Amino acid sequence: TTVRQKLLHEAIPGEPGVPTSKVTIVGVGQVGMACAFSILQSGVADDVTLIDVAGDKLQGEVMDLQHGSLFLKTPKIRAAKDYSETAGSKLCIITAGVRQQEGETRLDLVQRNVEVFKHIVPPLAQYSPKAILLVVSNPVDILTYVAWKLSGFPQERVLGSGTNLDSARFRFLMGEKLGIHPSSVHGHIIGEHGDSSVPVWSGANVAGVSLLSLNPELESKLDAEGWTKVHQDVVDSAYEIIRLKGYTSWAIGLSVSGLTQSILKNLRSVHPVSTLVKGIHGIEEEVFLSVPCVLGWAGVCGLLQQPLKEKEAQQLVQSAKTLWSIQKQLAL
Ligand code: 6V0
Repeated sequence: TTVRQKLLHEAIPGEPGVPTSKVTIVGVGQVGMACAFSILQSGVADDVTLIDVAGDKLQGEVMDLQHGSLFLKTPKIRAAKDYSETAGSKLCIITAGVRQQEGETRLDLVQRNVEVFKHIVPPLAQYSPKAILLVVSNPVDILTYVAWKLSGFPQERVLGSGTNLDSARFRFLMGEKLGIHPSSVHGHIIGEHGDSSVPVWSGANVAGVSLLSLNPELESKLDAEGWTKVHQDVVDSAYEIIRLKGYTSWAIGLSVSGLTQSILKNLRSVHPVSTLVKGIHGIEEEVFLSVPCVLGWAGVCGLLQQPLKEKEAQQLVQSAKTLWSIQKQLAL
């Protein structure tokens, strides 16, 4: 008899059951690890499984996280050697792929990351056919479309982190200007993650007080307070952080953890995430762009009917055309 047997009379010998809130994260680079760490800290998952083609890095990262188990509430943290070990995931988060180099746009990455996705999405879908796929790799809107096509999943179960991060940056920067915590400063950036994102100034408010009603020039270049620069700073921020530290990680990790909590706990909270927008705001193409969505167990449970100005809707239509011109050339 072992010490365990002497110590413990096991009521149900063997495996302690099947996980109910399993999260798989593909890619243990800077972004994948920031996501893993934030999700572990939130305690929302009962199993966090990581997978990557870089075997030593994967083992090292998982061992390091496991050694923090004393301080966490996730009983299973593991490295998957192959995709069969990702089976039964409720949520699969894809962060794998090449990242932007200094000066490179997100769209430049597309073909290289499509090839990576061909190795990742079909086995994820095979082993977790009921999972929700959350794409983080860039260019996120196009790769969410790619994941949707490669998985064969219904549209509500494939989403991209989209402008959730852009909106968090937006709320932080507005909050800095106002001296108010970002959780109390509301506002959405929608559309394409990154360079052509659209700030919906008409919705920016604190406690329901519209900022635009206080300063009608907020969204124009004439504004002396520099509010339009807030959006420009959001657009520039990834490039600036990459210039300074080589990659972005913490904020995307925290924002993905927020999405994970909304999905696994069926919170039905609203996040701007990348979803299939054909037929909305005059968009005709089969593309994924961010609009405010209700997130829960089913994935994207609903899209908010957000009133947009004509100019804002036109920007979305233009982004959709740009994305489609790239998507139609992809060999999937
Ligand atoms: P990284 O640190 O280079 O990590 C990428 C990881 O992917 C590495 O560990 C690779 O080994 C792994 N990988 C590559 N191919 C495969 C494969 N076939 N299967 C499994 N794993 C693989 O990059 P980083 O983590 O910094 O960035 C990852 C992606 O996230 C990039 O595409 C970024 O552009 C993107 N980001 C997206 C953001 C968003 O808001 N959506 C924000 C930041 C970065």
